[in-house]
Parts: sequence; C-alpha cells; structure tokens
Amino acid sequence: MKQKPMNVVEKILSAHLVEGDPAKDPELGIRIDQTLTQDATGTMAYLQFESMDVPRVKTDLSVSYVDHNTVQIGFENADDHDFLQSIAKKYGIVYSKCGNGICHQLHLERFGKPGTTLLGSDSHTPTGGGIGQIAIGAGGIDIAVAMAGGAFHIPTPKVRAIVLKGKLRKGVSAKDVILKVLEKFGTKGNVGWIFEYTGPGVATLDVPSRATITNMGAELGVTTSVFPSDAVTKQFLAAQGRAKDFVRIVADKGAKYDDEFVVDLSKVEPMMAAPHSPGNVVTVKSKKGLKVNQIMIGSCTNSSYRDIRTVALYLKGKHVADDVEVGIACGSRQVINMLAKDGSLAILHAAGCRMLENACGFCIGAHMSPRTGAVSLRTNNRNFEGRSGTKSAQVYLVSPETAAASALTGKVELPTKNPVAAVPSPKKFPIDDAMFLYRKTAGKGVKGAEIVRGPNIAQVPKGVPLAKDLSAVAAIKVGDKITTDHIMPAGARLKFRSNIPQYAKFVFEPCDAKFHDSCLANKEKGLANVIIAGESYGQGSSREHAALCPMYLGVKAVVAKSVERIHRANLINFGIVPFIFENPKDYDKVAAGDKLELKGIRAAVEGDGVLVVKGPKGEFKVKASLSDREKHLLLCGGLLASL
Ligand code: MIC
Ligand code: SF4
Repeated sequence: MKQKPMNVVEKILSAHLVEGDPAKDPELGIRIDQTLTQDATGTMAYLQFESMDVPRVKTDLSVSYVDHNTVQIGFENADDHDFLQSIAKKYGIVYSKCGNGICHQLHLERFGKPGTTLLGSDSHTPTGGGIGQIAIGAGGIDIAVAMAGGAFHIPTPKVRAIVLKGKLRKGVSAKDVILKVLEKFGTKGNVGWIFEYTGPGVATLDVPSRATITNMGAELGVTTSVFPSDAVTKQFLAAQGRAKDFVRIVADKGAKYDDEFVVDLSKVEPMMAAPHSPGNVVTVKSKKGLKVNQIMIGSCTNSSYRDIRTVALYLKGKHVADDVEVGIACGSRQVINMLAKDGSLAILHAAGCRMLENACGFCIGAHMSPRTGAVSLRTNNRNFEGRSGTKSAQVYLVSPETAAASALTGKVELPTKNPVAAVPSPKKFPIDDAMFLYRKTAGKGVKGAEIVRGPNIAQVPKGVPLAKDLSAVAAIKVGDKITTDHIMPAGARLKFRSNIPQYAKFVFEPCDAKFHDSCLANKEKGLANVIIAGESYGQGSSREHAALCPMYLGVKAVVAKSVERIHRANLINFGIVPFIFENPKDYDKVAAGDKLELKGIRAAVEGDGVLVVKGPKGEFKVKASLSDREKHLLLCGGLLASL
C-alpha cells in the first residue's frame, strides 16, 4: 500500500511513537533519543533520576550542561557543578563544563541530529528544530524518566506550516522573522501546536538562523518548531565534522497541514518586542530615535558565530555611544575561537563592548541588570517585567543587527540603513571538545564513582496522595500571562535551585512577597492552598520549581482560564490539579483569601474532571481534562510518589 504523504513532524514522530494513535488519542507517548539538562534545572532532574534506581542512562546520548548559574557568589553554584559532574561520571552522561558555552548553542554545534528526538529541561530546547530534530522542553522529572528509558508524552499535535517565500533583505535576519510570527500568533493560544517551516525561503536560511527561529518558538507556547533537514543542514554538519549525522528529512509532496501561514521574507521589516512580553511586537521603525541605555547581545537565541560576527562588522572601526553600555556573551568556545581568529574580538573590544562569559548571564538576570528605568535592547528571547533584575527597566527584544546599529548612536536605529554584508556559512568550524567530559564512558558510566553532595544539595520532597475532599484558601489571585518568572523568580534567587525549602521562600515574590508565609500558615491549619489565575498561566520557562515549590507549600490546585503546556505537565508531575474555569467569567467570583470547598476533588480527578467549587460568592464549575496517565499521577500525589 502506498503511504500517505507526510510532513516532517509526522515523519519523525511516527518513527518514535510508542503510545497512542495520532488519529484518535489526545496524547502520544514518544521515545526519546537524546536528553539535555542545564544546571539550574539539572540538579533536580538528576536527584529525581537517582531516586529511580537505574544504573545508567538508557538514551542514545544525555548531556549535562552548566551555563545558567556561573557567577559563583557563595558556595552554592560550585556545589551544584560538582554534584552534576559526579552524577554525569557515574551514570554515563556527557558533562559540559562551566565555561564551555550555552546548552542550546553547544548542542546544535556538537550533538543535535536530524530525525531524532531531544528532550531538554529547558524551554528553549526547540533550538534543535533548526537542525531537523523534534526537540522539546520539559520539566526535569520528565527528563529523568526519559533518561531511565521511559516515554515522553505530548498532546497529539496539530501542525501549522509556516511557508517561507523570498529572501531576507540586508540588515534583516531570523530574529525579525520569528518576531513576525509572534506578532501574528502571540504568546497564548498555541498550546498543542507544532510549527513546521517549509517553502522555498527555507533554503535561504543557514542553520544558526533556523535555530534562532525555532528557539523563540518557545515564546509562542507551541510544543516545538522544526525545519526540514536539507542541503543546508548537510553542509552545516559537514562543517562541524559530523557529516555522518546527516539524514535528509523533508516533507513529502502533497503532505497535509492543519493550518498554513505564509511569510514573504523579502517583505519582513526589522521588528522588536516591546516591554513586557515577547508577543508585544512592533516595528523598529516605530521606535526609531528612542534613547537607549543598555544593549545586551547574546543568549541562546542570538549567540552564534554568524550573529556576533555580524555585530562586529557593524562596529568595525567605530565606537559605541558614550551613554550606552554594551555587553556581549557568545554562545560557545567555538564561537569565541572563530571571533578571535578573524579579528572580530579585537573589533568588539576596540568598539568599547564588555565581553562577557559565554553563558546565560544577563538573559536570566544573573548579572548586568540595567539601571533604574533604563531602556535596554537585548537579543534574547524574553522581556518579562523584572527578568533583567531591574523591575523598572524597559526591555526590548531585537535582532543582533538592530542591537549593533543602535549601539553606535545610543538610540534605536534601523539596521537596514547601513547594512553589512551577510556572513557566509563557515566551510569548517574549529572543533575543540575538550570541555565535554566523560565522552568515552557515555551511556556506560563509571561503576563506583562517588557522588559529591555539598550542603546546597537538598532532598527532593515527595507529594502525598490526593485527599477525598479539600478545604482550601485562594492563596493568591493573579491575572493573565503569569510567567514562571513571576511564580518562581530566577536572577538573584537562582542559586537556591537545589534546595527546595530555601527556594520556596520566594514563590510569587514579585506578586505577593507574603505568599510563602501565608501558605505555610494555611497548611498548618490543615487547609490546602489554591492558586487562582487568568489566561495562559505558567508561560515561559520549563522550571519545574514553579510547581515543585508550590507543592512544598501545600498548593493542591490551580484554577485558571488556561494553562501553558510545560507548566501544566509540571503541575501534574507534582500532584497539583490544573483546573480550568468552565465559565471564564467565574474568575470574578473568587478573591484572594476566600475560603473554598473542593468537595469530591479525588472523585472528580478519577472521573470526568468536573468539580463544583464552593466559595463565599457562590458555586462555580471547574474542569481538568486529564488522560488516564495524568489521573494516575495526580491521585498518587505526583510522579515521584507514583514510582
Ligand atoms: C529561561 O530562559 O527562563 C530558563 C532559565 O532558561 C528556563 C529554565 C530555568 O528556569 O532554569 C527555561 O527557559 O526553561
Ligand atoms: Fe539561558 Fe536565556 Fe537561553 Fe534560558 S533563554 S537557556 S537563560 S540563554
């Protein structure tokens, strides 16, 4: 029988399907070939993996990167690094030492393989889509399960073709394309979709540009984004000395999609995301002349050789404006080596840029917070309020081209006015894998290797089975688009990631600094805590701490208008029921501090998920649409408790 024509997503998913039927089931289980973790989510992932009692990882490849917590003020970060290194040695994981670079950039360069699946404990794992991987971000415990050989579950996807036509103009780049897509689809309402890039314009984009686009697909809230694997991919892999990793994966002629959106690349203008959401997209033209105080270039979205070399070409022989500070963080040692060899590093230094460590750094608010009320142009992917470390800062997300052009005058400038030549794809990248440890023992591990556990490494708390009925308090009421940066702030608090009781003190710190204390007081009185939220609750990062720490504080349910995919999965993994208001207007029936009766919550989860909640302003209906697997996890009190 002739097979029906397939798109790229169908090809890769069908080759990895282990549970469910895409034609009828709402959820699919897929086999995971590769995993990645970064340090800020990795310590929990590995503590959870350890508790699964598996002698070594069962994936084709698992890599543990250190790139988030690299500042090392105090012992905490270094304790985490040692723990991660020792775990990697023992269980057959490749360890990327601090200083090697940013996980997504490194993975793309050295390990990502077309046609495979990659699961990462970081929401920007879809960067791998740039090389034709189905690469998905998830909570740490899901990565632990995948490392132990278990399937990963995704909502059965709808696939939208983003058809690229034409060619970008000089001075316009991949960042502008993804901002254009974000302008159209926004940061909410895309749960369950996968965006597949197709059309003749695809061939005009190099792999780093494709990766910029799939990276920032995370901001759409889609499951992932993917490009085909074609001649451009083949050239990139060959240049990385990995020709053998190439397989061609393109959509068949006549392949079907659930929807289609056409982007004419030749018409894309320089774009920017205005404060405080990546979905707040405007043209650069509309902000031309706005005075800028800070410009930060780098992050996993825009830190490739192509990007930083382009910035150097803009700044060559010139100097950044007096009133602006410019920081540049490259994505990897490979990028830095290339910039050193071709003279770009000297150009950037001479231009007055601050060259920073090749790590997440500024992107996660770990340093270089802007001054009070500053306008900061950044090439990263998120501009949530306060994420930079300065609540009053106005952060705009831009392309490296716009960042560079604006650095010269200290005002927002159009990069198309004096554009530089396109950076050609290197024929050969310099390869130096010396900071990837344990490659020889990958998949095997080292028997008897000791695990190093400093005082910053605490135990992972386990949930308890869901009670029959719950008397609860609406511990907080928040609005729409609450991000995980609101729920579980990073920046200065990031170093407590491996210590839940300590980190839990900062849950909802930007919204209600007393949340921690009031939750614990309710818990002591035998009352459960409930979070009330608007649309698109839990946008942003994959950090499972945004579920794990609330669980620790006795949160048993979230009642929202809608919940984002990764956060919803994290809530379930930690035994918190993700309810949705049946009638969104009922959101107005609850106030913070209200006593709520969740009578029959266990039976509701076991059954159709519908529950009538009683509050001071009357009753309202909520619903959790759950698969059997999810029901089981919630009834047990979360994934760890279910093992
Ligand atoms: C982010 O960009 O918000 C992070 C920090 O990389 C997170 C992961 C984390 O919180 O550790 C993400 O994107 O998943
Ligand atoms: Fe790191 Fe920023 Fe990328 Fe997150 S978005 S992985 S913090 S560079």
